[in-house]
Amino acid sequence: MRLATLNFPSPAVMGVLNVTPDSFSDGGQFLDPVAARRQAERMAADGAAIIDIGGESTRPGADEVSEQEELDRVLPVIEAVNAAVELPISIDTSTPKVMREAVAHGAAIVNDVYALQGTGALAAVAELEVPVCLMHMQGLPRTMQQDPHYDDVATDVTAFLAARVAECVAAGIAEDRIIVDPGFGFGKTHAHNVELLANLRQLQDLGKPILVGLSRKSTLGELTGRNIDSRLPASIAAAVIAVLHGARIIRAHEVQETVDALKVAGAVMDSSL
Ligand code: 9MG
Repeated sequence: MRLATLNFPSPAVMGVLNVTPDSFSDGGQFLDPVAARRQAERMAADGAAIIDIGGESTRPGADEVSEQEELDRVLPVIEAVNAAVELPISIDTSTPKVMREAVAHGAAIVNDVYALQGTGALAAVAELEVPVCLMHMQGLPRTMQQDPHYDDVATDVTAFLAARVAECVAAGIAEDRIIVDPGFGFGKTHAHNVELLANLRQLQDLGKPILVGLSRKSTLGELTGRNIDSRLPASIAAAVIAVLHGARIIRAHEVQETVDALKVAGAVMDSSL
């Protein structure tokens, strides 16, 4: 299903569906298209607005996968999910061939943690005419957590995203198809992540919908002392803070709980306008 508009009337949840054996929290669970389809149906029933499907783990230190392996993982799942749920699917990839094939098989959005910096990625999205999420990352997944540095994290991330938006527009991607994402956990210390969340509003200067992914991330483990399976309350708190600080889309593993929390946050925001 295509995404009609990026102007979500209330904060939206993007449900995470990793089709990988090694993702940091749900690795291996949804490699089978039937299991993936069931999970997508659950997320749709729970109120997700988008389903994000990815075939390559981007956790720190993750191994790269070949283009063919990525295609073999995601295409059957995109087809199965697209046939089963009436929701736009985003494809979490940085590879132009995967972007093209995913869209041909039913994906409606590109979610690129490299913000279309890879060879041919800008041209692929311009040609596909689909919305794109540009995420900030300092370094590369294998080494990004080795001593990341910023002068001012929110200002530096905003400047990076402004430059990527300008590159996208110059390449022919429509302004109203661009989402921006500060990339929590991608080349950032825990202190950077907290400071970035506190100053998220700065990203509103870009005039684009802001997507935030903090669900289950290690900063929440650091703050709470909880392991990955016990970070739901912290993930919800982070999601609500992000929305109150300007995020419109929250990427989350636990959809139902996040949707409920954002209903409360959204109602409070609407009544304070
Ligand atoms: C794929 N992926 C993992 N974490 C993410 C995040 O925070 N944002 C986006 N857009 N994608 C992510």
